[in-house]
Amino acid sequence: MNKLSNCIINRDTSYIPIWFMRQAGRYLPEFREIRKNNQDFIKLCLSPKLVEEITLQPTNRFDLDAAIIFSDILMIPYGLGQQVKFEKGKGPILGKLDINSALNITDDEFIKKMSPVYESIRNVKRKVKNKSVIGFVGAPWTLLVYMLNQQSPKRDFNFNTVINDNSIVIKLLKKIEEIICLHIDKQTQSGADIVQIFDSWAGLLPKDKLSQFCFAPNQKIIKHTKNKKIPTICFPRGIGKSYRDFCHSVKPDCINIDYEVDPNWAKANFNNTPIQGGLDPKILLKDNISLEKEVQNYLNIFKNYPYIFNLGHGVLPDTKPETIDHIVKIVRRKNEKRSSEG
Ligand code: 1CP
Repeated sequence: MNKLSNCIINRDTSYIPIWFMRQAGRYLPEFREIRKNNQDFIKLCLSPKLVEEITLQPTNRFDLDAAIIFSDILMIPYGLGQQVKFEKGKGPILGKLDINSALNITDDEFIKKMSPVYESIRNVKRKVKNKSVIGFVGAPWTLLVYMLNQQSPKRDFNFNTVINDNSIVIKLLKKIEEIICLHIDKQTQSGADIVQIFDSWAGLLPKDKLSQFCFAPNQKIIKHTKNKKIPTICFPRGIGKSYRDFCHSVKPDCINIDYEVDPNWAKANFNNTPIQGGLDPKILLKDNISLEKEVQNYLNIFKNYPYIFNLGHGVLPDTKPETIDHIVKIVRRKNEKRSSEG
């Protein structure tokens, strides 16, 4: 069994696996080189040879325990027929959503459009030995936000203007949930060992809407993955103290904490749910002494707890690749020290 699955399924605490969200991305010069010659981001995500190459860039450089497939959560809106473009400096821009045609997309149509993604996973799986292959999806709420808001909600987002017609929203959410389960199944059938669900914009929800739009949809997906015995990591970013209720009601196999969550509080309140992540990606831009102190802090807190080392959000583009290497070595050294102590 791979190291991540052993930590998640068996709650093993003898070894801390490590990988990074956005481990493939703009902080790597070899990624920027490919990106320079491939301006169309969706097309890039649908090119099996390039996806394989980009996915393996970080695992070739660093001693990581997992390869996360290079793709994007917005492949689902694309697969449902919405136009998706990525503009420099602006992030994703989506076309107007044709709700009826999205609701009528069949499973076969979706699978056909996504087949290069599944082909990439099969290729990556053949190449990585002794590492987990991680597939992923956006959570229903986060995908709904992009599909209706048509751009990143980072600048301005108003719940009531975006979510105004309840009957449509409910139908659309149901369709998104079904397609997410399908996309998870196809990724795992192609070789993904573990799945992560990114609810990146859960923190935008008013507290009284969390249960309907974040907990319930994540719970449906977790029920599905539990049935199929697919180890699944949830990441409801930005929900603060509601992380505790999330763990108790959704019961994910593993939970990724963001950097606003106090790791000691998490350890004491999540019912022994395996925890991943937490370290603020901005710490990676600081001097080595501060960095080492913060990394050790997470390692000490989670000493006897099932923990996967990762960040509280993705690697920032200004991060030096050597910093990733440095962190991997600190975590590896800790693991070696522990095994020699028995
Ligand atoms: O060159 C570039 O500008 C591309 C930047 C980039 C990259 C490297 C985007 C555009 N997507 C990706 C890959 C990606 N996206 C991965 C690859 C695997 C890895 O981690 O190495 C993953 C897991 C994602 C997931 C993703 N896409 C999320 C969830 C995680 C998060 O960041 O919260 C989200 C919200 C997206 C949407 C998206 N795609 C790209 C950007 C810049 C964004 C965020 C835009 C925004 O702020 O709204």
